[in-house]
Amino acid sequence: MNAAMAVDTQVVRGACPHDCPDTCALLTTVENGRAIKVQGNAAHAATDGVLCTKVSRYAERSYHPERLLQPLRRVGPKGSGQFEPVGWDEALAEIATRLQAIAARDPQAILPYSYAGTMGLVQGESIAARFFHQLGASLLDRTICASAGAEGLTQTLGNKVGMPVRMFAQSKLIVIWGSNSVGSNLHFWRIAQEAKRLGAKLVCIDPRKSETADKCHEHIALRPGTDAALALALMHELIVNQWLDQDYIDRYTLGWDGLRARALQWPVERAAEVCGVPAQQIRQLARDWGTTAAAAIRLNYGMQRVRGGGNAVRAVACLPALTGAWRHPGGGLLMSSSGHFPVRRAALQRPDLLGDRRPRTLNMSTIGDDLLRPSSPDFGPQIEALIVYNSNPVAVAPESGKVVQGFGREDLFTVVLEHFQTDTADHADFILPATTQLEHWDIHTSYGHTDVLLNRSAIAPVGQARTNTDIFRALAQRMGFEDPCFAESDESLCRSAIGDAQDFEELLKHGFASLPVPDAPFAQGAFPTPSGRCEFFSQRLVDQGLDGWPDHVPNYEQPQAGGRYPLAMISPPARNFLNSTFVNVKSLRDIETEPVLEMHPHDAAERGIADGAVVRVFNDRGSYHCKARVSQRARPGVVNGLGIWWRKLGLNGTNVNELTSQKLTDLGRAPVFYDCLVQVALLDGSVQSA
Ligand SMILES: Nc1nc2c(c(=O)[nH]1)N[C@H]1C(S)=C(S)[C@@H](COP(=O)(O)OP(=O)(O)OC[C@H]3O[C@@H](n4cnc5c(=O)[nH]c(N)nc54)[C@H](O)[C@@H]3O)O[C@H]1N2
Ligand SMILES: Nc1nc2c(c(=O)[nH]1)N[C@H]1C(S)=C(S)[C@@H](COP(=O)(O)OP(=O)(O)OC[C@H]3O[C@@H](n4cnc5c(=O)[nH]c(N)nc54)[C@H](O)[C@@H]3O)O[C@H]1N2
Ligand code: SF4
Ligand SMILES: [Mo]
Repeated sequence: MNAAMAVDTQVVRGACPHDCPDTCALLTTVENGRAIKVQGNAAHAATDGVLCTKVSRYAERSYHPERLLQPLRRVGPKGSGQFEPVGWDEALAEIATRLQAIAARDPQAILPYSYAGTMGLVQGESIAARFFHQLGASLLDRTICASAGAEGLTQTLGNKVGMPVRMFAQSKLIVIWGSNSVGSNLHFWRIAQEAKRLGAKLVCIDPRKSETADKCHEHIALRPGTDAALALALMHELIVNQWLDQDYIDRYTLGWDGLRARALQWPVERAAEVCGVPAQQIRQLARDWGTTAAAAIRLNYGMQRVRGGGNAVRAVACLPALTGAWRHPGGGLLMSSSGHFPVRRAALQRPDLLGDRRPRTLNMSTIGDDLLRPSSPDFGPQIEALIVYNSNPVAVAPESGKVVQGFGREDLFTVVLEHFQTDTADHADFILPATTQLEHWDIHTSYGHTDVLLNRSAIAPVGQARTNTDIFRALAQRMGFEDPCFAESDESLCRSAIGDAQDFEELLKHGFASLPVPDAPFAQGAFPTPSGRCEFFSQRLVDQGLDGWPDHVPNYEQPQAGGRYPLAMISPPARNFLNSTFVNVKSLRDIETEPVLEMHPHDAAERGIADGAVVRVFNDRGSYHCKARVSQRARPGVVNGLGIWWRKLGLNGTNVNELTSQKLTDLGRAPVFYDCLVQVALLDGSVQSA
């Protein structure tokens, strides 16, 4: 045999790094050191051998011709995207010098900015967190996605816990609430379809007639931000029709009298008016919920991106306890499973490195305003340096006009660790090339199932890319941080992140390990709340001066008769992108074609807008151009701006976040992306008044 001809083929077990509830197990085929194929691992039950279209293209993304392969230093004006190559040593030395000078005045003028570009515990917040703790930098409140819902769920159930996703296969009623599962939770959707084949009824609650709504038996197209009103009316019906499990309520819940009184204020007609749906639909759902034992809700984050998002999650999370659905296999609720995992966060992130220092905390969702704030006694020092990793804030943060202005400050020192020259990277002083999931080790929990996954590196780093951990190790060294924790290897971090050594051996062997979560974890109460009960009433919220019981909290921005901005806009994900990731992968962008705004035919006709016309979507915060898609997917009065496009790949160098506001939710300090009024007009046309 000719040795030179032999192909060295390996299959490497990994985990999908993306911010997606499914956390799939990957198998990467590597030939002669090059990844040629990324597939789903059939041995992992939750993955079942299937990946979404996006991650099937992961090799294409990793070897993308525009992948960042070496460090870059800015040469043009801020934000112009002009850079020159620079060596790693020079880049790191210059960054360390700049950060040291700022830290000598006040380290809180330095802010890390990161989110879930990778969900890995190691390439996320491990060495990076240690670095910023040692430095004494401002802390970042990571609220951009889920913190309203997480707070609502935690106040009610005690943690981010729920029924195991596998149990939906046994449900007889599945309510998919605020989620386009076909696009963003594919593996749950497969389970729901199995249940459907076995006779389950599927109901979708979503202002948009999504791809998921198409395939459910019933679609309740409520107005954005009215979910709590709907949930309270359902409770009203459960009460008046005596569809309650009083034994479950008495034993395992807290605060029933107060919740009952509140629900009685929400007759079906009142909710129908607020939600903009037929009363009969609410009655039918209440009947289904009240008379089906194995009734389950797949609640998801789409419904908590409005002012009342936290309260809405609280209200919905009460429903399974009222009918005792938790008792039954296939009954209950799942929003996030991440609270089931025993992650050793303190060991990974080492907040003890702060010592006695108590730096301020800045909210990532108001980065636009915060970058524009001068020093003041309230705010503290002006932000002088930003280190961005695993995030693309210029595209994803609300009110991007201000975000861009902030990132455009000539006096701001910005370092971006990235795979690609994103909108954010365009605004950097230094861009540092980071490895992808194929090139590093990591360990993953999930917010949609309860398995731990190990990701082994399949290929050597592409170009001069380095892991996030390695970049922060190198910076720590240059900053003179001597604590031995900065030398810890990625493999060691993986080992210490969760569980004991035994678990890790299993992970090394199989690539995944399941937590022992019972089929019906709350059949006998035992909620991880202080009272051990499902807390309809929360004393902790009262102690914060908030309402102890869930209520309907109306949107900040509600259409007024004769108002300038009569349309509510929501901006849920495009199916073939993952937030702003993959927008630059041409094969996926080709499927999405262009930035679009779905409009109901009546709303379009009123404005003389035909399908495919280029429109201007605007409000007082900004203006965004895209193509109108006239479609029944939009309900009257609500327009759907799909996907977070890269600004520079859009029609006028903006994206949908040009329009969203920096206001925050009732609980959890989260953004209100879907609580946003706009007007739409033909580009260059005038708005016809109705
Ligand atoms: N393909 C794809 N998958 C993704 C993502 C992606 O960008 N693309 N993003 C990932 C991330 S970061 C997250 S957080 C998850 C999100 O996952 P989910 O929380 O499941 O959210 P989406 O699938 O975005 O679905 C949100 C749905 O909520 C609807 N919605 C909007 N406003 C309201 C409302 O007020 N009430 C109700 N009931 N529904 C409302 C929208 O129309 C949309 O169909 O998905 C992850 N998966
Ligand atoms: N209008 C509107 N805005 C939204 C939303 C919405 O529905 N509507 N959704 C919001 C939600 S739910 C979320 S979660 C946020 C998401 O916001 P982000 O967390 O910023 O997510 P992405 O846009 O996917 O950007 C992640 C970036 O991390 C990079 N990355 C990935 N892996 C690594 C790595 O290992 N190292 C480094 N250095 N970089 C890496 C990717 O290349 C990518 O550019 O957006 C929010 N913004
Ligand atoms: S993005 Fe979600 S569905 Fe796609 S491979 Fe990753 S975990 Fe699986
Ligand atoms: Mo998210």
